[in-house]
Amino acid sequence: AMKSLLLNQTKQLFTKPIWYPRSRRDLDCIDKSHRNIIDDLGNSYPGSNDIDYMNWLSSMRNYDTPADSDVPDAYYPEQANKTWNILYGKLKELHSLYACDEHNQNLIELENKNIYTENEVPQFSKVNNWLNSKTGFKLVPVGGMINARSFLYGLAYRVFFASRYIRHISSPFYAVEPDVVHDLMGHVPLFANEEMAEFSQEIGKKSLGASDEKIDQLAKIYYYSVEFGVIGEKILGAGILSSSGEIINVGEKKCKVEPWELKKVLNMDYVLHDFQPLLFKANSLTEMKKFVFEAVES
Ligand code: TIH
Ligand code: FE2
Repeated sequence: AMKSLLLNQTKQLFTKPIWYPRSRRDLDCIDKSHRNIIDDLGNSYPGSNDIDYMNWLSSMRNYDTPADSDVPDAYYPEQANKTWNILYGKLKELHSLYACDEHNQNLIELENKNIYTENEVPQFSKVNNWLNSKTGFKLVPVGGMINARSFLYGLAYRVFFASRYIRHISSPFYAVEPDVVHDLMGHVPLFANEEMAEFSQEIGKKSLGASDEKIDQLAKIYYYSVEFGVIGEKILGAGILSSSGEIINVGEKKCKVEPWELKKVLNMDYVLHDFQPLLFKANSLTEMKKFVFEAVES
C-alpha cells in the first residue's frame, strides 16, 4: 500500500494538471483553430468553383471576437441573403410538422419579435440580446468546427461557438459543416429553453479539465442529444433541424430511431457529411435531460 501511495504521489508530481477556463473571459485563451473541411473535401465542397463565394467564406472564417464582448455585425452579400430566404421558408414549414414543440414555440417568438425575418440573415447581436433574456446563452463566432474540448468548455459558461458564414446557394438543403442556418434555425430556439440550456451546460461543466477519453465521451453524448436527438415522434437535434433534406429523411422514417442508451451512444461512429443512419430518442425533453445528466456522471 505504501509503495502504491508513493507511486501515485510521484505520478501527480509529473503530470501537469489540465488548464481550463474559470470564466467567460478565460474562454479567449482556448484553442479556436478549426477543421479545414474545404481541404478535406476539395472540389466536392459545395461552392468551391464560385470564386466570389470562396473569398467571402474565407473572410467570414477569419475573425475572432472575445467571448465577453458584443458581436459586431457581419456583411452578407445578396446571394447569402437569398440562400437564407430559400431555406427559411422551407425549414419553417418542415419544423411545424416535424420539430418538437419546445423548438417551435421559440421559433415563432423569434419571428413575432422580428428578430428572424425571411429576407436577411439575422445578426448575432440581436439574437444574443434575446437569448440573454431567456437563458443567458450567448453565440460567439468561430471560423468553423473547433476541437471538442474547446467547444465543450464554452458550454460550461453558456457560450455557444457558432458560425456566421452560410452554405452555398447551389446546395441549400444539406450542408457539410455547421453554418449560420444550422446555428440559428437549429440551435438558437432550443438554447432559449431552460431545460435544454441546463443539460447542455452540464455536459460543458463535466468537460472542464477532463481527460481526453472523457472529452470523447462527452462529445458523443452532446452529439446524440443536442445535435441529433429525437423526442417522441419529433425532432430535437439541430443537425437535423437545419437540413430540409435530413428532416424529410427522418420525418418519413427512413432513418432508424432507437431508445436513447448511453452504451449504444458511446459505441457510435460519427457520420459528419451525410444523413445519419441511426438516431436515439427520449420520450420528452425532461427525459432527455435526465438521460444526459446520468450519462455525464458515469
Ligand atoms: N447537415 C447540417 C445542415 O445541413 O444544416 C449541418 C451540420 C451539422 C452538424 C454537422 S454538419
Ligand atoms: Fe451544431
